[in-house]
Amino acid sequence: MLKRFAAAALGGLLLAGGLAGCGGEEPSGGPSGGAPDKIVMGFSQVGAESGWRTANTQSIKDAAAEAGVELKFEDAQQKQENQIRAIRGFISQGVDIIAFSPVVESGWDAVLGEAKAANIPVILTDRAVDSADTSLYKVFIGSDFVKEGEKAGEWVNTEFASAAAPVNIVVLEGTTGSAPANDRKEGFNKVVTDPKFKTIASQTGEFTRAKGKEVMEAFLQAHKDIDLLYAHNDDMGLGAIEAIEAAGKKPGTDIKIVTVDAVKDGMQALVDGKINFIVECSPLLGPQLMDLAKKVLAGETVPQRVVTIETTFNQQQAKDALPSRKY
Ligand code: GYE
Repeated sequence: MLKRFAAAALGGLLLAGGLAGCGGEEPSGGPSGGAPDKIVMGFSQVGAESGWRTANTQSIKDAAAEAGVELKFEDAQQKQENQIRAIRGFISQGVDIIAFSPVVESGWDAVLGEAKAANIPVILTDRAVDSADTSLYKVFIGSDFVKEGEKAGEWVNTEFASAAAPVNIVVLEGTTGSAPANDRKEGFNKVVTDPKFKTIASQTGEFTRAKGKEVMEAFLQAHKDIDLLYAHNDDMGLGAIEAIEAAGKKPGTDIKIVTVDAVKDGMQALVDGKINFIVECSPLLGPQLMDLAKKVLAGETVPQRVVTIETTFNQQQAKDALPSRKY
């Protein structure tokens, strides 16, 4: 890691002195090239907003320990400025590789350009950035959020196939500007097109239980006739369930609920009939991340996009899966 720092600093000096080319794009390594003996990874996490995130953090920490990767872990508390600060910190510490889950999609070009100039490769995990310059990162590993939204929408189409108009929908959106909020909305709207569906309210619940509850309370006060809640994650759905019950209604019956993630608490609510359908989004990205980091640092070619394989759950499927659920 010290070697890496020296190389990065020297690379910077050489670049500044107009001698670029000597440093090149090669990852740091032992004298004979290849991956460094002990990889130091800087990881900037979004926060601890949901059950999904907790499981994701655990997966990354466990996988780093397992792979012998030294992890410098920073929690950004859902703030982009904190992530930018953490990434700059990783650059000045001269880590071997940076991985992060971008809280929002836009605004990363400058700091990723700094990592590139320092010759530190970057891996995006879980969430994408909207940079046009794809050379700013090596690989993006995570779910297809548009597909997740489509799966939620397909279930809605089937569930309400014979329902009379209007079918009133409320939506609890994820963090504003985040890839999963943008894409889950896009995917859902792409397939839920029958004019009988009316989205009567749609607002962010910031992917948290507390905010999901609060926003659902406001929805329930403003609208007497909600047929369906689409929550961009389980936690907001679970918060909304509390609000629905407090309003004297039966979640899953009076108001149908579809969510995304399939964390244990969500799956339990599905088994209990309070949620009707869940689209899976796996947080267990750690092992793949460590594997890709090693490959990148060894100079191997990696695909620019690695998509997580996921499924969906109805009540019976949740009953079957819950006992062996890892998150
Ligand atoms: O669905 C949500 C979390 O980015 C896929 O972030 C992740 C999302 C996940 O807060 O629960």
